[in-house]
Amino acid sequence: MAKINSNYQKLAAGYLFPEIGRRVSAFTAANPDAKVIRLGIGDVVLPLAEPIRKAIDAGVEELGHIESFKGYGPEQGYEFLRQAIADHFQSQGADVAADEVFVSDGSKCDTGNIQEIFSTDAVVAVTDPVYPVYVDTNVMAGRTGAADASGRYEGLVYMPCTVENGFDPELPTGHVDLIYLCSPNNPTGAVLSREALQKWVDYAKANESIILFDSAYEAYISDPSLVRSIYEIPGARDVAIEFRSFSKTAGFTGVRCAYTVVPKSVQARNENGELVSLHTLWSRRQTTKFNGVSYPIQKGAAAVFTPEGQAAIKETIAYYMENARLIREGLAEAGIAVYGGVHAPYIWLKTPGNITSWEFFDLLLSKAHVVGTPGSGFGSSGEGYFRLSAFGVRENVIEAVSRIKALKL
Ligand code: PL4
Repeated sequence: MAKINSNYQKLAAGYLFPEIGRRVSAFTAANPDAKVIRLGIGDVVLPLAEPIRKAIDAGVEELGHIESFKGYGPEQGYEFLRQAIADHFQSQGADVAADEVFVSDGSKCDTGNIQEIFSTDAVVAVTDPVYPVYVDTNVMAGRTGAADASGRYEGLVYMPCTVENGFDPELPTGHVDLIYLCSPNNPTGAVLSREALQKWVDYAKANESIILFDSAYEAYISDPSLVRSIYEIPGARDVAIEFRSFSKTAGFTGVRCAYTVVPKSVQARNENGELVSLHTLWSRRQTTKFNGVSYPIQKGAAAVFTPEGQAAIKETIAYYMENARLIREGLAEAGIAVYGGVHAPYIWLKTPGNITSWEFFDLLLSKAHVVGTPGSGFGSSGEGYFRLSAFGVRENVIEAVSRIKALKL
């Protein structure tokens, strides 16, 4: 009989977000009249901006005519989009060339798949709390042992991000090969400073490590002095891969388009100790396993970088960030300790009365009919914390805050 990949049996039974969905469905089935407000999964609610939608429509129109019809596109993305992305990085002070950009159908896939090009005995460091995809995909690949009672996997290096250290992870005391960093952070909403990022780049250079930098929320940074791309940091082009997405930047969670930058200068060693280009490996991986994002969607993504597209997405982001302000300030008035929500669409809060994250989830759902995400779902250091997303319709956000306040926690 065929045998399974037994690493899958080390995983917790369900992935965090479907588990939330299951609990909410059970609640709504039992309470059909409850008006549930969902601030759990970070999923956008506002429609696609007009310049982007028009560009997608125009792309579809081209496919309707024999002269402009297109079949398979380049696996790495069309040149027009790769160039627009590279130009955008350059405008942010980050040195990226068009042929270092790999367009994809999501940062979830890219941050999950990237580990394939590294050795199975690579030592992996993750922050705690963390976007679960980084952890689970390394478990699936066999880079860990079993999970302990707190859910931490043997063999992974966890870097706590807590109130005490200002959500700024400390460098590992020993050697690690792969370092996942996310800034602005999901779930804490914290942003890594320029000094902190320089420290990581210096560590990676000294230790021949690779930084996997997820900047899916970079467009939510409003302070121009903060770092948006790791490539703004001297030396990063030799040690870092960066992931970005149109999901939260331009309302593409359902549309699907993202990109990953693998500089030509970033290298790692093979088993003979020789240096190998990660750009070449990722290109080999993508061309073998991925067939590209559809042409109309890439046209829509390119429209994000036009002046009209930039103006439109800034307006949408400002809307979500006003939601974040309302949640942050409303909960603070209710005496709840809140973090994040200034340069990120997530508010990270301490559960009142020291109840567990899942207890708070159940309390909020049953008493206020508000859905959030339990902090413990992001790692053991998230226990006793809770994440609220600012991706909601304004009236629902106001209503959710008022219902939470009324609980008098
Ligand atoms: C629920 C740090 C959300 N089903 O849309 P993508 O694939 O380009 O981006 C996914 C992604 C990548 N990196 C970070 C993210 O936070 C996300 C999206 N996270 C959340 O609520 O934490 C959506 C989660 C989705 C999932 O499993 O990713």
